[in-house]
Amino acid sequence: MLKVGVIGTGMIGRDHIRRMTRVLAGVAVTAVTDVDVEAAKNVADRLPGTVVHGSGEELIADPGVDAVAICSWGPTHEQYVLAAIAAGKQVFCEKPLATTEEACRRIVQAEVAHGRRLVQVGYMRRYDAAYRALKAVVSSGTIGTPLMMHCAHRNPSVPAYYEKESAITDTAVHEIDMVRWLFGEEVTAVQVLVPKKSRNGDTLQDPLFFLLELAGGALIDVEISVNIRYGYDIRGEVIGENGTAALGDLSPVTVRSDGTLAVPIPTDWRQRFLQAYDVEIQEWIDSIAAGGPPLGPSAWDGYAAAVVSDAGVTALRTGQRVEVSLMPRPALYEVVS
Ligand code: NAD
Ligand code: ISE
Repeated sequence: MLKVGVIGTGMIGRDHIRRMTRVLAGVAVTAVTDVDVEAAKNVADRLPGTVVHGSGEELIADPGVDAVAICSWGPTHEQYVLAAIAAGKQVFCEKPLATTEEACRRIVQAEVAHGRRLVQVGYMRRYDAAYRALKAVVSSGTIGTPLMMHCAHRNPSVPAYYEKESAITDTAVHEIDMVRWLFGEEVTAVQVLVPKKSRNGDTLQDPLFFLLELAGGALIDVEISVNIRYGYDIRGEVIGENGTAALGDLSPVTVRSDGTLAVPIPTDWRQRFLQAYDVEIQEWIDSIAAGGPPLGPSAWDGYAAAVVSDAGVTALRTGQRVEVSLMPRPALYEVVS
């Protein structure tokens, strides 16, 4: 039984604790912590035997914790990932790995110095059945060489910690990771186009068009809308030389009634990616039980996404096209995940 300690008992922390305690196999949540002590206590009260720690560092040092899940806000990830690496413990870090290129580079360097892969990053779209089916079609050659992809990333609303640049660093970072994985190529340049502002967006610049250029010449456009009210809607369509392939409509039910054809739309990411998170965390648990390394998105993938995300932030601030360049990939990450 893998004993996991969870740092951050907010929305996704509680959701991962629910799946680790009620859905998945081979795992127990033995410790939790949160800067909001009451939030951590509320969670632990419903989990007999689970310890509440006063800090993430204390939780990581706990001998009753074999592996760590970091579910706190992005800017806090680096300190905990580095502490887990220093303790030699496997660590699942929710996306983003860290919010800047420099922070991710320090994590990569620490893991390389440790000499063994310990870090997995929570880019769960790689585990989603629809994205996996889309990748299989593209890889099969059925639509010919992929030339473009249209994406939409729509949230009905976003949390209080969300800032103007979070549209790139917290939201579009999923598309950054997804296209690297789906096309098997790095992003070489980005641009951000700013359309008329939504009145739902408050202080945010919402929506945005994010454009990514890939090493092989394909172009990706991502519409980012984070206050669109009607639902959580994730779309993607790859345009090939001879055809197209798109994510399907994911609702298991279609209702015909009263002269209307209706398909329910998820209300948030927990619904839309429910199974993907289950598969992601179960595979992480199983890889650790098998002696590691973790097989999912690595610290290198987290670093690469952060470099592109930093470029996106610069593009948003300046209105310019910004080129992306990665440091040489260390040998530890040569097996592409
Ligand atoms: P949230 O605000 O609901 O929860 C974050 C929790 O972390 C809060 O309870 C907060 O008190 C706690 N926290 C903040 N700083 C801390 C610190 N230094 N130490 C310990 N606890 C701390 O936010 P959320 O929506 O759960 O997001 C958390 C992380 O998960 C973010 O990095 C976010 O990008 C990521 N996330 C990923 C997905 C996904 O689809 N993979 C979905 C949602 C959130
Ligand atoms: C959130 O942190 C997530 O990761 C969700 O998957 C994403 O859709 C949302 O925009 C982010 O804020």
